[in-house]
Amino acid sequence: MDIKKPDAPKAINPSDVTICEATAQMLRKAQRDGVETAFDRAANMKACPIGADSACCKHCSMGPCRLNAKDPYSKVGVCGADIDTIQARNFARMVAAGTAAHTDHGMSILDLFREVVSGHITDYKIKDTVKLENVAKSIGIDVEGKSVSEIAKELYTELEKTYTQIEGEIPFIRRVPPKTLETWRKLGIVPRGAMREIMEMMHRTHMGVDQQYENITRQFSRTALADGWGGSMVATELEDIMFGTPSPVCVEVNMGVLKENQVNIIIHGHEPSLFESVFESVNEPSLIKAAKDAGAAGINLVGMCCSGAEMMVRHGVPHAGNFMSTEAVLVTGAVDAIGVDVQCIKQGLAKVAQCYGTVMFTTNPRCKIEGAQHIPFDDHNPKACTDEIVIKAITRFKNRTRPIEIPKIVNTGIHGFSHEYISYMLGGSFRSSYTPLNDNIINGRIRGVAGVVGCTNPRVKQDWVHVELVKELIKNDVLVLQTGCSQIALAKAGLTIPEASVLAGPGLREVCETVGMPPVLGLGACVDNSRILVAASEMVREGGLGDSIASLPVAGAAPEWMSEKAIAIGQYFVASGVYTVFGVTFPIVEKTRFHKHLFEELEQMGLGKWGFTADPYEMARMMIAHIDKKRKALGLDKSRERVLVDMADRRSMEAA
Ligand code: NFS
Ligand code: SF4
Repeated sequence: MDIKKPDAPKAINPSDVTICEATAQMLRKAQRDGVETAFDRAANMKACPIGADSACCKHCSMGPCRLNAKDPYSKVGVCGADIDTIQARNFARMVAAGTAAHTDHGMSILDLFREVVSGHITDYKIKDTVKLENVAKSIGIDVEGKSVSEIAKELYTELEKTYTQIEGEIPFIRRVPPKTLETWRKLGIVPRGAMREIMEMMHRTHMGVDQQYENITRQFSRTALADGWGGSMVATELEDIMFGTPSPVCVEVNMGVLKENQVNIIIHGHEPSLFESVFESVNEPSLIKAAKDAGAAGINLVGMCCSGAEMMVRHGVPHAGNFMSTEAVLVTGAVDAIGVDVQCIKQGLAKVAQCYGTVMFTTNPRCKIEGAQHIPFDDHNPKACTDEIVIKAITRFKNRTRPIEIPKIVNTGIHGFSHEYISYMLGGSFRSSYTPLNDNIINGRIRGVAGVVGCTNPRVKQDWVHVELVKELIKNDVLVLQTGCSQIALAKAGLTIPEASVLAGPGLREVCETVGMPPVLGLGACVDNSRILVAASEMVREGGLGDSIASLPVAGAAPEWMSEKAIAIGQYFVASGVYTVFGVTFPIVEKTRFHKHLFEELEQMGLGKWGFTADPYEMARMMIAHIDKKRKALGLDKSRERVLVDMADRRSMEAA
């Protein structure tokens, strides 16, 4: 009998899968050590082609049903569901899951805020009272003559509606430009409360309910808006109020931030409440002493992924890397403890941690992982958990046995551009406003603004698509705003420092040099994409660039996305009026009606639209073409030609 031997696992070449040299160095070490990472698993796990096209449904046990992506209308599911229904339902559930993740994060922060306001929690406090007042005012709360505590209580009551409201419009809708809001009202997509929208979305995608892709699209747009203008925005604003609104700081990024002679602790996840408390714990004199008694020079706290990005911009905590580097960083052997909370935590981390003797802790009741120790984190007594993490890290430091190899790469970057700071930076403290940004767009020095955000993904070369896309955009005078793992890719590539403006086109370069800012502005974590929405609203309010977000010369991209959260973010940008281009792969079959709906028809309805290409240069071209189309509609195509002529004139004068 012919017995087929299983194929030997495919080996990866580290320099083919990432442009992050530190990650590549650690992947080589992992190969020597016989340790497997997501890069290896991706090479050996062929993506299911039917799933990748979203041409299957398993919403009931008459199926699962698989349709033919090559000939999408040749077949329907057992219940009769066609390709458009099946794809729309799958897409809708991705939006619902992503929205649930951001809104549940926001809800934890809201819970914390309530307990702080009512005095039940004293370990955290209201730090930024100016922001508290501004946020309250932005949703119509009268702050005149009221104490901080009174305003905070009223703000809590209002913001709770973001989640629980059954009828009406969520509070931050008051920040939406009137014309954009008018479109949403006409389409019936203004979110009521996030819980209601997510619930209705899950109901409508159940077997045998909503089977018209346009109607499903309306509900997932509404659900996504409950994320961007709801859950995510609540998270960002309350985190700023309690932990401080970011302003630019110089930070160190990359694996070289680990220190061989110190106790290294990594916090990875999304809710800064855990990280803020670890920050307190590592500064505790008794714990510093314990570390020194154990022979360490000190305690070195380092972030990864999104809560890392938040701590970086609020406290200058160094950042070791983005999503695809979380396993690789443990391969250094230098990490004494890694504490995680929720989202983007690979289960594979537990095994890598075990291989190198790193202690891994889960802390949130929502996220336990086999092989990791669970120390429950409670906002009411946060130090009980975080002191324990530090103590366990010190013990591991004392008992280090394995050789350590830390890539000697450290990059610096300036990050922490909140939408408040952008207005201050461009307008100055006395006339803080978006006027200079709008003026520079109108006069053509800045061609437009792009948001480049999102994950890294082992299906593409880590960081490469982000970096090439952003370089291409700034070269063409497009100012780039960034969040999440994407900004870490650019920081490692050295593009988040003012000196990087030499890579920008002449107009953008002039603005950057005048203001002293980098051409690439890091705004924070993925929930902080809400800052981009607020900035866009401010640009509309400022005037001169049309009357809705859809009329602005802006575009968005998630070039290496992987999570359902990214789809929710993409959809809320699209529904807000932004052309949004995704890379890697897109979970919809081309040439279907649903595809046409998302990629063309939504724009005709006054919203934004989706775009897709895996190629960074093509992506830049598509985004720039869209920006130019919007400039033309605003009558700004001529001003840019003028400014470029001026620039050439000036240069020839300088040369003379
Ligand atoms: Ni955003 Fe943050 Fe990173 Fe992607 Fe994950 S960490 S919330 S989802 S991988 S950018
Ligand atoms: Fe198949 Fe319809 Fe059931 Fe989906 S809902 S699995 S398409 S029968």
